[in-house]
Amino acid sequence: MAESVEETLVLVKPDGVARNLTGEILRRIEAKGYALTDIRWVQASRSLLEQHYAEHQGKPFFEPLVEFMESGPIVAMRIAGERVIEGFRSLAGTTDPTTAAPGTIRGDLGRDWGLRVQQNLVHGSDSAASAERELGLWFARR
Ligand code: IDP
Ligand code: MG
Repeated sequence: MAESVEETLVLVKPDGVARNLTGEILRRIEAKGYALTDIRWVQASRSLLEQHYAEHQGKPFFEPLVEFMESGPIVAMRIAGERVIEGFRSLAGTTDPTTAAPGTIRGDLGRDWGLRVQQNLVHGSDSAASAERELGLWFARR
């Protein structure tokens, strides 16, 4: 891979899988020009989720977040491309789906459901260090 090509972790969260939006989300990633380099269907363990979201331990939405992420299958994807970490965060839109910009995954496909945690369809790594750490968790050699 060229030196400038990055990889990021994208998760289609349980709400996205349950609503049959996995294909639509991958379609947007591929239409943008990024490449799918690995994919995995996962029923995540609490241990994996606690490691994945370690930065949020102690926040009021942490427990609802882990319970939500445990509530059904997740589709984990390894996505490659120049500046893909930043680019996928832009495609995803901001955290709150009510105000995420139209045109983004969260803005077009998500909404508030009145729950303690925002169900916002996707996760994307937020930095090169996060991407490396998270890809190691979700695509560990098995
Ligand atoms: P991100 O997914 O946009 O990077 P983070 O701040 O890393 O957002 O939060 C992780 C996840 O926790 C969010 O995607 C969302 O599902 C949930 N979350 C974050 N902040 C809140 C909040 O203030 N209320 C409810 N849920 C939240
Ligand atoms: Mg985050």
